Amino acid sequence: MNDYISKVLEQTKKKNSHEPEYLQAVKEVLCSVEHLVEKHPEYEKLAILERMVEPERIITFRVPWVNDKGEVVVNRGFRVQFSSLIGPYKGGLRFHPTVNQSIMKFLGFEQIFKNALTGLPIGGGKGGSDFDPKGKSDNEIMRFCQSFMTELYRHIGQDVDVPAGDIGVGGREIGYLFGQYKRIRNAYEGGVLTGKDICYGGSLARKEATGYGLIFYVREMLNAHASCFKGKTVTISGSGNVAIYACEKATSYGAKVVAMSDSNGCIYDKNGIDLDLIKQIKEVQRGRIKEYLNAHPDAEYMEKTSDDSPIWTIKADIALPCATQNEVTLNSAKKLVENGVIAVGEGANMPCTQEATDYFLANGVLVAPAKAANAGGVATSAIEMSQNSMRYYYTFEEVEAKLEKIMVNIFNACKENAEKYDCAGNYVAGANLAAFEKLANAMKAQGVV
Ligand code: NDP
Ligand code: 2IT
Repeated sequence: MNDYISKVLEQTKKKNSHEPEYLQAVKEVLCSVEHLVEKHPEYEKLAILERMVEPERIITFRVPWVNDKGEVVVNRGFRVQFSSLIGPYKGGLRFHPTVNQSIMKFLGFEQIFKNALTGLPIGGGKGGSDFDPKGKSDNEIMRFCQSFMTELYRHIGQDVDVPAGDIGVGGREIGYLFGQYKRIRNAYEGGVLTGKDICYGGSLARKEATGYGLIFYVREMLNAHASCFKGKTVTISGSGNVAIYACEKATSYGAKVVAMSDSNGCIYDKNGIDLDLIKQIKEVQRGRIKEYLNAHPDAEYMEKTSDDSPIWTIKADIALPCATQNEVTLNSAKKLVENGVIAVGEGANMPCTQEATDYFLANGVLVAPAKAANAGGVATSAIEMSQNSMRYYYTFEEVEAKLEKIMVNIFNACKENAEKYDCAGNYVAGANLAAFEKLANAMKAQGVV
């Protein structure tokens, strides 16, 4: 490996030794930009890599709130303002008990590259809390969101940092967060959060954007290899925002989605998933995927009992991990390859372990990398920001057309960069190369800051 890259990787490991997810994300990027770094000896003099892996700022804060029993609960809040190189910090908020600094930093780091790929003026950030929304009442969710925003508000703003949703944060939470922000600021700054409901400044098609965008990207990738969705069997992990709309769009292209999951297990319906029922269980009732069997007793339920999720043992042409990081292990990758998978599209952030990605690539499986393939969500957030600035709304069709164009452009950038650096067909490297070069140029232009 290039000496400069090895040196920076070593330093990063030393400084962040307790942050495995963060180190995993950094290693993947740095290892894939070697040819680019070699072409640019000035990167070392300007400490481009060192600056790229050090967040501009990390904020952690106490989030005290009162539950329905009248007990005081304390959670930890985070906002990682990673990079403002090409726009205000932009990225989601995750509410999940596993949230910690390593996960926030890996997500913030990936967000910088993802946002650069969209071609829109947005920097990279991420935030959230170890708060667990499961089993909480609406009132508890509201009180938590209000407390979270009572601290976060001083660090964000429509030209400073613009949070949105992620795991555990959807339309309901964004509404409560926005209400509290507006109350504290005494101003209607619509562009301070994205993923808002349509009735108070949200964008049509933002809810659908990540899942639809993933399918547009995978469609382009399949097309470049003389294939398509029509007639293919698809498995999709998760049953949240990204998974549901990926299922909807893939089905509209003639694919048959036969399995979906949640953190407890997966359902397999050989007749094709009944998506209206999934929406009812997940979006309306906030229930468990197992309840699918009440209406479809012929479907099968498989409980998750280890790190190897049962959904990846189901035979499929295309696998779309849309739940969480490292959900596709090397064991799962081997099983998918054994069962003849041709493409893997990452809807979640970093869903494949490094070993799983390497195994797919070594076995000729097409991989649509998260940074590129799930960028449709944040791209549509940027379209929401621009509508807020213009005090104007686009129609659903207008937003979807813009999203589709962005995803096609991102795929083309990944393809061209992979070819330029002698790794044609490796879109993981292509995405990292395309984004890195743009960011390094911006860093050079702005001086040592
Ligand atoms: P949701 O909260 O809507 O859904 C998350 C889904 O993943 C649920 O089915 C959940 O199951 C499952 N899940 C979450 N954590 C775990 C876990 N530790 N193990 C197994 N399953 C888990 O989130 P989103 O759909 O918004 O996000 C899914 C992924 O997509 C995340 O990686 C997110 O970072 C990424 N992403 C989201 C974007 C967006 O716009 N929302 C944009 C780009 C990427 P359960 O209900 O049991 O917890
Ligand atoms: O991971 C992601 O890109 C998101 N959760 C969406 C971020 C956003 O600002 O819309």
